[in-house]
Amino acid sequence: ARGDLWWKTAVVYCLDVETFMDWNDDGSGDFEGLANRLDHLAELGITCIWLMPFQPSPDQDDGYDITDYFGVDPRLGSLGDVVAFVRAARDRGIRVIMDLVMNHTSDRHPWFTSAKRSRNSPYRDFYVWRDEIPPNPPESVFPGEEDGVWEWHEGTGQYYLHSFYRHQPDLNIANPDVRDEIAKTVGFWLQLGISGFRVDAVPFLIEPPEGVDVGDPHELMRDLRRYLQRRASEAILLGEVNLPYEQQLEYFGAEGDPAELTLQFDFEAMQRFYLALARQDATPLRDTLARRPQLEPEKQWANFVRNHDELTLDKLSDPEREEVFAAFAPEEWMRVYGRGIVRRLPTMLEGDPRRIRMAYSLLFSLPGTPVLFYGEEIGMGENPEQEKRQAVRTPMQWTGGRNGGFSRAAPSRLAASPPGDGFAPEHVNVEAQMHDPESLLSGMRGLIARYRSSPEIGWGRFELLDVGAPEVLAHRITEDHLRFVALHNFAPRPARVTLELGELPEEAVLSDLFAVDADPIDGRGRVEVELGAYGYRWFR
Ligand code: ISL
Repeated sequence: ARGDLWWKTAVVYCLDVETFMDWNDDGSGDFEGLANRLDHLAELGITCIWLMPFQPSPDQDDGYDITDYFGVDPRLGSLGDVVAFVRAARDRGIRVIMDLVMNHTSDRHPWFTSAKRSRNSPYRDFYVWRDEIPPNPPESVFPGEEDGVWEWHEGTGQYYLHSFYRHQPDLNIANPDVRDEIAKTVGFWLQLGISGFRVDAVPFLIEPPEGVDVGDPHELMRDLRRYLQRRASEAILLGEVNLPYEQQLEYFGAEGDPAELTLQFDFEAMQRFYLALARQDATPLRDTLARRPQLEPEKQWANFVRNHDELTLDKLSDPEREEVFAAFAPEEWMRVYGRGIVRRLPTMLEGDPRRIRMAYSLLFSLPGTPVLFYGEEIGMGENPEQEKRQAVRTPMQWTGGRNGGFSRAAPSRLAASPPGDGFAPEHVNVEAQMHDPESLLSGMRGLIARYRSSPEIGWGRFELLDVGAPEVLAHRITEDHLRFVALHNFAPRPARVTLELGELPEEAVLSDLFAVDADPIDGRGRVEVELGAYGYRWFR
């Protein structure tokens, strides 16, 4: 039934409890604070919250280094607070999903502490140990790990695998005991009302480097999905699979068999979208969408323009990446080890405020499920004084007051953009935008409301239209008798295009979903449309 596939038309909102709202004034956000800000999220119109890791953690990778899969970081609250929050969210029609970080644990997890003690530890095989570094070792994902992904452990005289930081040892998923722990973790949180998981670092999880054999790696994903289907058929697996489309398809499972991930982020379209913006030409994105695999109804792409990580431009060629850098990361601090950028929205806003509206209009009109990162709804910036990876993870800016209304105490770890920065709380905050009909927040609410009343965007069949202007992306989504058409102008100058809608029933009308007026279409289904600079239009 369609109702079970709630995620086909969802609006997902990612946040970190630690940086969202501090209720007990200890400088760290908490579940109580979050629960007290649910009205903001309900008014914005989101339907699903994705919680970044909130379990106990030494926080050496912002919680993506867990020491107890069944616990809650005491600074953020208790298990009781989590359950109360999940229920409060449900009362407002909002589901909650959470990060599932199973590629690795923290090196302070009791399993690893035990595994390190001796080769005979019952937890030794929870991790991946080798006497010698296997051939062709990959590079570590993170900087400062120039020694690669194999770390020598003096005490027991073997190397262990860490795809990320050395304090994040990879779990050995070939070990049935590890798989049991993953199933237990998933079962535990489902029981507490969680509606699914954002599966972290999937390719690392199931495609280990040369010399590490895990049998049929996709079996893990299939087991996980089967387990989910038995216990909570509506629950989802939203995978972080940063690979080319052809390889991503494997992670959805075989055709006709929705056996692995439910949704996957579309990294490819996201990167090409920035290139298109940089070029003021929709072609790079249009070409990508033309080859993006169309999925069966039980599967879905998740679209985004920003997330909690720096924007990695690994799908672009070197010169293409330079074009994006020039447009969105003009200063050195905005660039991350030559591969990506930390600054996105601010440069989008600074460039031309109309451009960002167009970007979000596109996000909500593309087939797939839109995913927002907290703060996007107000155009929050980044803190150039933070370490790069942290720059985008600053506290939510609720008011123009001290600490942006996030806490009455000084934020414990991450501070907002400093005063004087154009994106500091005094300039960019929820309170100021809430009642301003011209604000980004109001615009975002309007977009989300229109998206939510157009379920065909999530369900329909996607086609690109040729309107003869390379700077304009035109697409159509068809479901039964309904046609949804959207136009987006990637250039800072007006564009006049002709839409050829083909033969339509006599009583057909064309509704502009923004101007909310409707015109009869001429007999041949032709419509002339005048788009402003970075203009956009949704028709139905
Ligand atoms: O952001 C990246 C590089 O700059 C990505 O390559 C990212 O590290 C990779 O996609 C995996 O990311 C995920 O797992 C990491 C965590 O730090 C990231 O925040 C998370 O998104 C390790 O758990």
